[in-house]
Amino acid sequence: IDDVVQVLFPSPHVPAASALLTSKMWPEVITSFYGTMSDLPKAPATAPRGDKPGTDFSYVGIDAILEQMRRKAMKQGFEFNIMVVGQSGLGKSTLMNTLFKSKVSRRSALPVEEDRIPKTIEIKSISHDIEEKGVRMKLTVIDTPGFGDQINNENCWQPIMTFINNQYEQYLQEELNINRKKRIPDSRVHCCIYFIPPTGHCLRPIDVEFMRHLSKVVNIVPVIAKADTLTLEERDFFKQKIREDLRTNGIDVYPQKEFDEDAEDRLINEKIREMIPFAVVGSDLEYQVNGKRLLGRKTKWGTIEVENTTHCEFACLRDLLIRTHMQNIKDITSSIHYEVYRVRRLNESNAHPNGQAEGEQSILQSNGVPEVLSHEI
Ligand SMILES: Nc1nc2c(ncn2[C@@H]2O[C@H](COP(=O)(O)OP(=O)(O)OP(=O)(O)O)[C@@H](O)[C@H]2O)c(=O)[nH]1
Ligand SMILES: [Mg+2]
Repeated sequence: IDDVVQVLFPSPHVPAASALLTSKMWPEVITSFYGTMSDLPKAPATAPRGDKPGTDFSYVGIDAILEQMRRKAMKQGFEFNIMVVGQSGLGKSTLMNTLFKSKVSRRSALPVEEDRIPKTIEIKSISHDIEEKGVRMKLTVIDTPGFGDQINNENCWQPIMTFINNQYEQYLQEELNINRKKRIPDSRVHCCIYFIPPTGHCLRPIDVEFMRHLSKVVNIVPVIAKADTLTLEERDFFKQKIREDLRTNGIDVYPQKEFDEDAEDRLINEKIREMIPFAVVGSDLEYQVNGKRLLGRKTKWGTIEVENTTHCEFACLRDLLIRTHMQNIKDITSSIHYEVYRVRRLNESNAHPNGQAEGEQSILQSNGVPEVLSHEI
């Protein structure tokens, strides 16, 4: 590292420049430096503000790392996994089709013949490769069957929790593998959209139960389903009531206050927190409105335009997920939710180093990597 410091930051700038780098940044800087040396923009031959040309070393080119990161990200592409959960018939499958058919991906919309969405009967993932301005993204939607339809709905959140934990487990196993893949496929659920029925009253015990348990393992974004069935006053009242219910039940939905990074972040997220839950309307059918073809729901009294923010908040939800907060949602998944899972699993394995553990623990032991586990902790 010392050698690299000397190359990157010729004296006398070494202390100042290296002080800027946290230990977290080192691998990034070093690999980028060696990996793309020929791509680096050359330091100006004449010093930008220097007095003697050729002798001013004040430009080290740190800003070029942004370009290197951009190029790397463009090559790798992005993965984003969204899950939808809620009672049967609330429009989960429809909303996901809306997302794919909306501006996110007009080109890769589902085939037209699939016009009637059947009842979902099993957890199913659908992936779409989307490309915009050279940036590739694999958007995966995990559709789940309506839940809470039984007479006894106790622990009905459990299969969803198991699915989410299974994805963490897969990722953990890949990380622990001796021959690790260069890039681990990420099937972790980055965000779970929870559909609240448009009752106009308050959260039901089953909603509270689900979100209370699941908000500890995944980013939850609650939405009011089929918001076209509520009047504007009902919608405002219901939204306020839900926020109150979430507060009194200690449910922390996305964006969680405690993970705001700075004052600017807090300001932006505070606005979102005031809007939550988004009142959404879904549709995968297009209609002619004022000469334009728009996704909407046609009724006797007019057409609800799904992507029009004066009609509903679908576009706000889409922008939050895709345009403004995708990276943050992924970061929280990886550094908070997955981390909690990882630490718990590794502690469990350490508590049973001789493989006495049953069930889940034995998976780790059967991988034959107990040394790695104890080393990690
Ligand atoms: N009024 C209204 N109806 C909707 C909306 N979204 C979907 N629907 C209708 O509600 C019905 C059920 O929609 P689905 O998308 O199949 O519901 P789901 O939540 O996936 O249902 P399961 O798969 O059984 O869990 C369909 O007839 C949709 O056309 C909406 O925003 N407003
Ligand atoms: Mg469905």
